[in-house]
Amino acid sequence: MTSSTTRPSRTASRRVAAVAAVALAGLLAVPAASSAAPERAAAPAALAAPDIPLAGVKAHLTQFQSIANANGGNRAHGRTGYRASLDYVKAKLDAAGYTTTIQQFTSSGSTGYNLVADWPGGDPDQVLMAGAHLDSVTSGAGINDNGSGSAAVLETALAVSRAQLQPTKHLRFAWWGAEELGLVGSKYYVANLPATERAKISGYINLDMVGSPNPGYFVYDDDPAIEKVFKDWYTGIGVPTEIETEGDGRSDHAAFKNVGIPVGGLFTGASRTKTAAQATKWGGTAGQAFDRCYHSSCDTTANINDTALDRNSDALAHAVWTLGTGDPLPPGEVYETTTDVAIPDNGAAVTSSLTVSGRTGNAPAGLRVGVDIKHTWRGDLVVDLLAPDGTAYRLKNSSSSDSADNVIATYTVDASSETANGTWRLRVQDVAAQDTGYIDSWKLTF
Ligand code: DTR
Ligand code: CA
Ligand code: ZN
Ligand code: ZN
Repeated sequence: MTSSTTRPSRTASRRVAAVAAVALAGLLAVPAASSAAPERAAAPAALAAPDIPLAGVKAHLTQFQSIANANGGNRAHGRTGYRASLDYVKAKLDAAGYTTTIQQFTSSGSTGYNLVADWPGGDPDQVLMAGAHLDSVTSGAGINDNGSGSAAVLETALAVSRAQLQPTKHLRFAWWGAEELGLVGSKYYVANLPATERAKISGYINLDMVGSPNPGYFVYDDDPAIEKVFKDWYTGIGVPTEIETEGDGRSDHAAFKNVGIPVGGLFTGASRTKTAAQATKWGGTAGQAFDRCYHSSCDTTANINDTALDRNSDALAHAVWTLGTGDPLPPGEVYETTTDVAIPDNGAAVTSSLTVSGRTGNAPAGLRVGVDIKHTWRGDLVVDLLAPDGTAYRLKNSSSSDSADNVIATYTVDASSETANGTWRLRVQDVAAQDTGYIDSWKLTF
């Protein structure tokens, strides 16, 4: 195995180190005494992820299409289009301060390449990985399969750099070669990882086909913690998910799973047909494949559903921030109200108030908002958090397809620009006729 590594400039490292020092000081600060009597936060709470710009993700797809057009129409293993794709991704990551490594291997008589990018910092003994295969089949550009996953992982990695994120875990991103020949690149990576290094990987998240034109929303049913992060996120935006049942062994998470590393991932479907029930749930066309251009020459930039690509990119960022920046939901200082507030059917918004006092400074970047709203057809509901100064933070959008009952969820909001003390409000509006309900309780955890 040969590999070459590019390290960030010293400036980037110093900047990362400086931000790390500030972040550590912030974590060591002890919250002021408060009238509430709960425990202190025992570990850094997970931070809220930024929105991943769809335009950024699609710009990478445009590049992958151009590369295929200029290299015989594909980005397949052993062809010039694959290495050109890898060089494009690597250049973006090097410029963003990543330490990149190209890992070379041979498959079917041709040289293959994996690209691994490490974000400097974080606990080297707790490595959170996210990856996607970068190769296409020989018959086409492979924009959904798997330019979509590659672009979503790349834009998430660039968002980490834009945020100068200082996660508690060490973040590592990977783009695999020769997946279409049998998961060759990812198998090679895991097989050549010393057991001591494998043991440090706390989880691997895989994205393979996440922008299918007739999309479903499938979550891998592997590691429960990773699966929950994704399912909670989708619940928060009112989109139902199904567990991915055809995925075992079908993509690059398999090599990690086979050595006992927790895995998870997202998938919008390939050649299987969307059922009528799924079309009712997700929209799109029943009786048609999730991706009619699977492994075909028509898998171009026209073969992408933007909403699915955007949602899965944002879901990945949420998972990286949640799993990478703190232990799940440590205890904090809780303020709660259990006063019921009726929600008028298809009517005006109502609010429920919570007074926070005795705190100093601003609310945290990881302010947790726990809501319990009893309401049939929860897709009718729009839910916002209103800060003491009236600033609104959208927690949940309405959805014409989410027919499930009740909104019982915890949302994380970056409220670091808001003063902690004051009257916070939960605002709920029922925006569709029929179905009624009420705010049962809600709470803020600082
Ligand atoms: N093997 C993938 C496509 C694929 C088919 N089923 C699943 C399930 C989960 C992830 C990916 C897939 C490919 O052709 O690249
Ligand atoms: Ca987005
Ligand atoms: Zn494929
Ligand atoms: Zn694929």
